[in-house]
Amino acid sequence: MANALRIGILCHPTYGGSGVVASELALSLAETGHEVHLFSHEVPPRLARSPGLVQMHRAQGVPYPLFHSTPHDLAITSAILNVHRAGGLDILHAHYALPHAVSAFLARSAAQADTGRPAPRIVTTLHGTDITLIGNDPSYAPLTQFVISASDAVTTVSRWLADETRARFCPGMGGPCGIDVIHNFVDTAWFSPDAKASPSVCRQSHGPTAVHVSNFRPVKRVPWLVRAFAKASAGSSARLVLVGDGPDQAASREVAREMGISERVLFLGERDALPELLAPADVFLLSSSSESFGLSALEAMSCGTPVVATDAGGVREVVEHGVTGLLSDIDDIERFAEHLAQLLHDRTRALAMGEAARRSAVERFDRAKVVSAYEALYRRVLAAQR
Ligand code: GMT
Repeated sequence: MANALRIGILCHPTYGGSGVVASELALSLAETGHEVHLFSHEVPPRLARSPGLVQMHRAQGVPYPLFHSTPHDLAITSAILNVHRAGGLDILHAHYALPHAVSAFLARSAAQADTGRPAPRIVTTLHGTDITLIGNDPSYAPLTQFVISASDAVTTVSRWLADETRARFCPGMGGPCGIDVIHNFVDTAWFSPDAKASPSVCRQSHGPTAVHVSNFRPVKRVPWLVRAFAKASAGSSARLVLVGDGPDQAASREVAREMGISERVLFLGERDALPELLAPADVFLLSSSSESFGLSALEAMSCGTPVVATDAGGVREVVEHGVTGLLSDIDDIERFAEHLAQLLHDRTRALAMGEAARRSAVERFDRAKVVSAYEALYRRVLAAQR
């Protein structure tokens, strides 16, 4: 490929969220012909399906008695410098501000001190809690603000997150605070309604099935979701399939027991959000108190599954109320349950919304279009004067 770039991508190796976006982007850029290196402390699950196009650098660092914990972010910086010194890197694309934009900044500073090669430029993509929760905590906020200002370009995954970033971090920055909004994307060929035909636990149901995928962190409010499901499905044989694991799993099981619906709630544990689980479901559920985008909802939509969600943050940029799903106020559990009951029991409406959801995923969030936007951003940053 003429003008191929050498791109380093830094990410958390998560089953969902930023780890998925970074891995899918790395795979797509490599398929286009760019040289792509991915840096993380573990292999992200989505990269596992790569036929080797992306060069993986697993950097964990060495434990040492003096360290309270092993600083894998420093090991990532060293791994980047090794690759840069060997063949050069044009772009470092940090996903999630902390610690990756910091590792990228250190690597760029060290590369500037080296002679012989131009230092890579830094693109930082903000995903959500790196701005709204952890990155905004007083113990990290000054550093989050610094890496935003020190990046050559900053992107957010929704307009809502761009506004939050401007409000929280741009005042007092003492310089420009340019942010490009590049929405997340989905591989619509893989996340397809065709997956309905594959064997799956969501197909073996005698009643309608609702599915939820998350890391069970408090912000996802899975116990609240189980309570809403109990209200919506009282007296029916509907099932709730919960995919993922995290701090609130035990509390969610407890609510299911308390509400007397344990036999209709299935905890599948941690795994990739497979189209085989999303496509046969009647409805996808998202009950977060804050959500910058809601990638798992988009993956469900691409499979032709409508979404019932709380109207949190950037979710409305993904799910159109009354067309591709139903949204309710964050604390309105009655309304959420009502929406869920409507889609669980009105098959015709759920199917029509599922078809609209699929169309929206294909038209608005197609992989090729979004990957080109990132590519154009890299070239813009490289063309700009330092
Ligand atoms: O914070 C999380 O729950 C995980 C986080 C991540 O970065 O791994 O997810 C965020 O990024 C996703 C991908 O861009 C978005 O789809 C999620 O909405 C966002 N999560 C939150 O804002 C809570």
